Amino acid sequence: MMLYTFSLAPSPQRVEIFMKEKGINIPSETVDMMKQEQLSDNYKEINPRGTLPALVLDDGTVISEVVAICRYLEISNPDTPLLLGEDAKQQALIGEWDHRLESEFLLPIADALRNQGDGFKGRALPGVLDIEQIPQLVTRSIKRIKAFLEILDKQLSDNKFVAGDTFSMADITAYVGISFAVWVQISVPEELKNINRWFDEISKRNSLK
Ligand SMILES: N[C@@H](CCC(=O)N[C@@H](CS)C(=O)NCC(=O)O)C(=O)O
Repeated sequence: MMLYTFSLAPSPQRVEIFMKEKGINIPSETVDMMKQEQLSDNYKEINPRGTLPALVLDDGTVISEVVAICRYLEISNPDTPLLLGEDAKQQALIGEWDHRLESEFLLPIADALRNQGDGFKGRALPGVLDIEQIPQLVTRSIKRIKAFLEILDKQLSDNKFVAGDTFSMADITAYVGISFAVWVQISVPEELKNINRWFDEISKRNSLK
């Protein structure tokens, strides 16, 4: 197996933290996004989408979505801590929160970042597509990010972790998202006490140091 990754980018970070929490080691290769290596012919031969992370299995199968990679690792390592849930209800709640975090938090952050400035001109979406920026998306995205932080704070007022009593993939995605939001100058307001309590607590985990 080979994991293609780049530790500074949020999507690869989700997989790397997931693996640390489970104590899984897989050979990995860094694809330097600062040098746009994800768009090189060499890497596109492996993952034609030009995105990271990608996991190549021993039979050559390529898995190129964070959630799918984590599911593969969870099912093939059943003796490590289960981060996608144990019973049906837990799996559903973790799946719900992880999906909401990805679509309502990570994606608006990416939109706010990529639809302004020269750095992402013509590359408003990750990967190989040439997509022009839509500057109006920035204001909408910033609103969505701030609104989601309120939702997350409310969820954490009744729950120790994002999806309930146990640490899960949803906590990993939320943690990565909060660190990613700083790239668009958004940090968690002091008054969102539940997020701040949870963030301080989980920051002590070895996987997040
Ligand atoms: N839906 C994909 C998204 C992966 C993604 O967007 N990765 C970013 C890094 S965080 C990327 O590959 N960007 C490539 C680029 O900017 O060209 C997943 O969840 O795995």
